[in-house]
Amino acid sequence: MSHKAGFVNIIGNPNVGKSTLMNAIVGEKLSIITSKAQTTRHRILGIVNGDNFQVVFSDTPGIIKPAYELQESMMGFVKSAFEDADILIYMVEIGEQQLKDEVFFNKIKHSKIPVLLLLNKIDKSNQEELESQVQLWAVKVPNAEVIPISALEGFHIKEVFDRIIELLPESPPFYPKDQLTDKPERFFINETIREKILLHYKKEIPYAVEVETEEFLEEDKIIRVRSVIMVERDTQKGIIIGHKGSALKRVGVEARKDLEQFFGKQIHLEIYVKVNKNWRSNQNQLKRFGYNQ
Ligand SMILES: Nc1nc2c(ncn2[C@@H]2O[C@H](COP(=O)(O)OP(=O)(O)OP(=O)(O)O)[C@@H](O)[C@H]2O)c(=O)[nH]1
Ligand SMILES: [Mg+2]
Repeated sequence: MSHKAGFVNIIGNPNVGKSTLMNAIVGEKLSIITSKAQTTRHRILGIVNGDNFQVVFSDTPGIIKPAYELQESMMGFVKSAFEDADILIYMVEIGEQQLKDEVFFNKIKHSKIPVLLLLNKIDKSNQEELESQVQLWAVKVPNAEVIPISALEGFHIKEVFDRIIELLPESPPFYPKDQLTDKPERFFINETIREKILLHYKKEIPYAVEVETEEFLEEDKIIRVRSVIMVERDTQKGIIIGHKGSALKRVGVEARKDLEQFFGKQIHLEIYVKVNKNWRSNQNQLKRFGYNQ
């Protein structure tokens, strides 16, 4: 029996819905989703297995001009996604005019592999706008197949998946057939906590935060977790903790609820806050947090 397998890498501007799409196709919340740009900082694999296929999706950070080392590393993940893709998903959202980065845009336009240009968030649009946007992108990226979708509402997602299976090369699987992602359990704990911080804190705070899980002890009925929220400055530490610890408590309660659902087990979650001066620009720290390539 023939077998198909390959890497389908999702790239695009920040906030267009890349993570929403991957989670929808994989059927698990592997990537965190918020309305803020730069929610995703890593390349995260989501693997969909069938008897005779394996699709390895990659969610990637939104494309930006890097201003500090962390963002350089994030764009390194995007670059790597260009290098090993069998199929490229270039996601844009309704109303968007262009990818701001010329270099990446040219790479997409001159790609030798199939490009699916997914025009997302069409639930926010009308027929007229939709048609003109499909036209616009068909002209801008003539080598792509343009497919309008709504990742949030699940519109045209099955069609996209079927097309991917058609385009996938013949290959044995790359990963064991029961594997869902490349990331360890601790990663999902870090990300869930970071999602709550993106949701509840303003301005620079979420961008100055990194989360590290120091302990993950799985027992029969409960998983015991200790995580640390790292910030760049003392003032940020105070803001994260909040009045009498109320802000941090909310983060903990909400993260624990999500994690209990994700792991299907009771979670004991202990979180504390630590200052790690300028970690975003420190190569050693970035390496430690998994941002090295
Ligand atoms: N209306 C609408 N909103 C959507 C759709 N898909 C995603 N969103 C919303 O768009 C926002 C960004 O979604 P994400 O999936 O985090 O976007 P992303 O491209 O991964 O963002 P970064 O990781 O920051 O680059 C969230 O508020 C989503 O709920 C869609 O089809 N329709
Ligand atoms: Mg994302």
